[in-house]
Amino acid sequence: MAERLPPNQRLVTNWPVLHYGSVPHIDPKQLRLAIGGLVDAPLSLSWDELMALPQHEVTVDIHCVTGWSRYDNRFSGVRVADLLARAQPRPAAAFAVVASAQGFTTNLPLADLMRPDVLFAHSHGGQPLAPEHGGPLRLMVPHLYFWKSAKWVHGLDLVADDEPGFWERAGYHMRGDPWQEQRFQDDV
Ligand SMILES: Nc1nc2c(c(=O)[nH]1)N[C@H]1C(S)=C(S)[C@@H](COP(=O)(O)O)O[C@H]1N2
Ligand SMILES: [Mo]
Repeated sequence: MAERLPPNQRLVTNWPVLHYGSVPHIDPKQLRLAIGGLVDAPLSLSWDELMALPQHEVTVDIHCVTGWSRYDNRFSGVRVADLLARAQPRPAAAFAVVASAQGFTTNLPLADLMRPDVLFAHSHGGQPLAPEHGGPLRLMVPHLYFWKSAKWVHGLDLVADDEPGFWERAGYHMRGDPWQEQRFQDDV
C-alpha cells in the first residue's frame, strides 16, 4: 500500500495554529480577492461574488514543514483553477506570488495551483474557517508543505520568474514538496 505519511512527518489529531505575527480579524464584506500580474483579464472579487461561484469540497491531508501532518481535512471553497481560467494567464506566466494580510507572501509554480484540489478555502469541516486558521479566506494547497497555504489571502500575482516569498527568503524551499522533503533551499 502506498505510504500516506511523508518522510519524517508525525501524525497529529489536533489542528496546530502556526503563523508569523498576530491574527488579523478580517470582515468578509471588506475583503477583495485580486488576481493580477501576467493575466489578460485581471480579477477583483468581493466575498459575495466568490460565494456565487461554483463551490467545491475536498478531503485532504496537510503537512507542515515543522513535522506535523493531519489527515482528512474537509475544506470547501472556490477552485483556484476556475479563477485562473477566468483571469486568462499569459503564456509567459509560470509562477505565482500569493499575498496575504500583514505583508505575508509565498511563491509557487503556476502548475501547482492548477490542481483540482487547490482551493481558496472558506470552510473546514463544514464550518467557517476560524480567524486563527486563516478565515475568512485562505489558500489551501494540500500537496505542498502547508506554509504555501497562505492564511488571510487577498491576492495572487502571476509572474514569469520565480520570486521568493516570506519564508522562502528565510531559507525555505521554492516549491516545498513533502514527498521529496523539499524543506530548505538546498534540498533537491
Ligand atoms: N498569512 C500567513 N499564512 C500562513 C503562515 C503565516 O505565517 N502567515 N504560516 C504557514 C504555515 S508555516 C503553516 S504550517 C500554516 C498553518 O496553518 P494553520 O495555523 O491553520 O494550521 O499556515 C501557513 N500560512
Ligand atoms: Mo508550517
